[in-house]
Amino acid sequence: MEMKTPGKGSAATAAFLSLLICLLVVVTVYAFMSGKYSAPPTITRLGLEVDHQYKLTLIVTGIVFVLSQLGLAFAIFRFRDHGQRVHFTRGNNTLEILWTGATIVLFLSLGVMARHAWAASHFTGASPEAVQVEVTGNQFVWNFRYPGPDGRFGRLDATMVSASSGNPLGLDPADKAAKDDIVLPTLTVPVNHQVELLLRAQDVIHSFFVRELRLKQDAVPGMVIPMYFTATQTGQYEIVCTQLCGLGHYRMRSFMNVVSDDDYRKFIADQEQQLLPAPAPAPITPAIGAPR
Ligand SMILES: [Cu+2]
Repeated sequence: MEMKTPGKGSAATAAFLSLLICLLVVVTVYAFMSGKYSAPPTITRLGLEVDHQYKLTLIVTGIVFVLSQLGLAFAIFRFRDHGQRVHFTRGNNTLEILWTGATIVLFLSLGVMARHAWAASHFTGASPEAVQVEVTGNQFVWNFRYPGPDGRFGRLDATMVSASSGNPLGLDPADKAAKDDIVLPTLTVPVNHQVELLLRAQDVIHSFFVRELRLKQDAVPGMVIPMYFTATQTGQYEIVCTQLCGLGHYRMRSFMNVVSDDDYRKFIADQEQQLLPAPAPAPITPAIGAPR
């Protein structure tokens, strides 16, 4: 006759663990369903597509999550140790193939469905009429450069980079195209007009992210990475760096102002006005003690 080991098989521990798992499931589902922690509404058409895809993925993975966690809670309670003989199993190949196959099909389908949203922003270039702004990240600020009245970005020279003397990007004063470039700490773009950002980094990898655009792109030293969008709503939106880029990473933020066409023209005109007359090159002050 099979002997039961006395003292084993208290249902309390298993019941407690099962309940804890059920509670975690409820809290997680509530956190997602309540919408309390979701991103603010998007301001691009592509953003709507991204949101749709995100929601779909969340529902599919959510159902799998709830079922698997409830299954786990059930198994913990149902198959708890109460002194019975253990039963050896080599697993079930049919089941293994079935759920691995189902997972592959599920994730491939989600990937194929998301293809359009991804391709729309990555496989085609920006329109030639897009407003171009160069974005440069460095520890721990963003700088935005507009090409100025000539429509051309001037030459940059890394040896001339000097934030303290007002040349954070290292604009080369010898280049005519650089003289009218406008460098600002915030980004201003026109509404309903395609904007192409050219991302650069001066020191380490940074990442440009605006939640409302649903776009995130790394800025990598030595590369110019383009990304584009069309904002459909005016307002001010936060730009953050989403790449842990150093000790001051948390304060690497700026703002994007989306303004009407008129306001944009005025903004550019104001900036160009400030460029005139062309600022004289800063005199070089000899260091103290240096021979004159
Ligand atoms: Cu950064």
